[in-house]
Amino acid sequence: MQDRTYTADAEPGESATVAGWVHEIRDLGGIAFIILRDVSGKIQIKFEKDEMDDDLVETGLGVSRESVISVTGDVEEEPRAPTGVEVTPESVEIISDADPELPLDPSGKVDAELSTRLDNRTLDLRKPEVQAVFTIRAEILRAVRERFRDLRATEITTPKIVATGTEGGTELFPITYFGEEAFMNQSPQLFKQLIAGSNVERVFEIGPIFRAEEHNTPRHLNEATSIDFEGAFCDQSDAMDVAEEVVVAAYEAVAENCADELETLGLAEEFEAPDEGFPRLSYEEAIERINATGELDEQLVWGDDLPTEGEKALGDDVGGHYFITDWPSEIKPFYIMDHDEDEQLSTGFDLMHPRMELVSGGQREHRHDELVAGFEQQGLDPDQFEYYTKMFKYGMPPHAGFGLGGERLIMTLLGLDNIREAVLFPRDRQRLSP
Ligand code: ATP
Ligand code: AMO
Repeated sequence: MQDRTYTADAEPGESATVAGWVHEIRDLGGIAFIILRDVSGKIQIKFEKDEMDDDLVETGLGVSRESVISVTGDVEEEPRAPTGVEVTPESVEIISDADPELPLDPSGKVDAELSTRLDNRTLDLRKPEVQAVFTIRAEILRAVRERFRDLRATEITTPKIVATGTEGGTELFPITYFGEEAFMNQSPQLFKQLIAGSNVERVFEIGPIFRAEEHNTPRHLNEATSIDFEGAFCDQSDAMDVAEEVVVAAYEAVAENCADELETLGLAEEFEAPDEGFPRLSYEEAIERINATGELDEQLVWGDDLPTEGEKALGDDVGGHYFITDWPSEIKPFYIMDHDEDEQLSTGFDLMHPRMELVSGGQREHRHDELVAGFEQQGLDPDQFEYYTKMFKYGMPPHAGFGLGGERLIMTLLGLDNIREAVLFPRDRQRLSP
């Protein structure tokens, strides 16, 4: 690693080498300044033209914005400098010259369209408010991992190239696997169940899921990060408890450890972790409440999936996170268990943020014969899933779990307008590179 001092650590009274990007050049005539930026902050470099070697002044001030330079010199206190310290250079090295024509302005003085930003992520990330989102994203994932560990869940990774889909046939990306048809995995669903059914019992995975979503919306990605949990000897209510704990843990960690980033994003005042004890409404209550808001042109009837406007109306009505439980079996996948007393009713649940769905989950069908019958009811060929169903013949405990959309969690937590802002290199219908 290059021997250098972070700008934030440069102590007055010492000589230091600082290195980073040229944030700003201010030439006032006899005196000129470079504001040098690195990951830790910024520092002023002072060029007093009459008192310094001409070559040094020429090299330093000839540089273009966003070039990478290294400066060695004495660090002094200077109240007029932005951070109260400045460096008087003895040497300046241009490490990497930047083309003066920048595709976007990292100082943020000129706004850029999201697509320009995404095409130039390296420059975009030089803006503190963009970097703050990804620092917070990392903190959320750290906190989620830690909470799962506290729950004695083991982190797993499962294949992303698979033979069968689980979440609906139209959303699969087909690929060719040595001449055979294969798919990009939509969810670690079946794998996490197979591992929960070994005596590992509790597992979690944070990994990519692939969905050939038809629509280009502000809350769908074609490659998203799913935060999955599966626990043996758990029912749907236990899985809801875990989902809630994980979401609250993410908020609490951000509140506790990301004060500077929240400040940068202008959220420091209003940011608050939600209280535990999210309300749990049954699907039936949910449609009644949506109908009562009068926001929909047509009344919902039992069996309908909830339209986006319905979710919004209910979100406004409830005003915070909430669960919708006991969905009609028909609109939940084959692996979700039905209630004993009523086969029309499933143990499936969703966790909602007022703006959108965050989580789906439920108790799983762990009885072999019922599971196989469920495939047939949903028009699926159980033979294709034999690798999965056969393990249900060798001692499969009751189990439950959920999938939490990582980017949706980040997006709702930070109030981002577009889910693409929560991913470094998003994949959508128009975007396959970078
Ligand atoms: P000129 O007269 O040609 O502008 P000069 O060398 O006389 O050059 P100064 O009058 O010392 O320059 O300063 C120019 C401007 O820069 C002033 O507004 C001053 O407040 C500001 N300035 C001077 N030194 C510093 C410093 N170390 N940090 C921040 N601002 C400074
Ligand atoms: P589901 O399909 O509801 O459930 O997905 C779980 C959660 O993942 C997020 N999500 C997405 N986020 C962004 N873009 C997408 N295209 C996208 N698709 C899904 C959502 C959603 O709530 N196997 C079940 C989970 C389970 O039962 O354990 C599943 O995949 O936040």
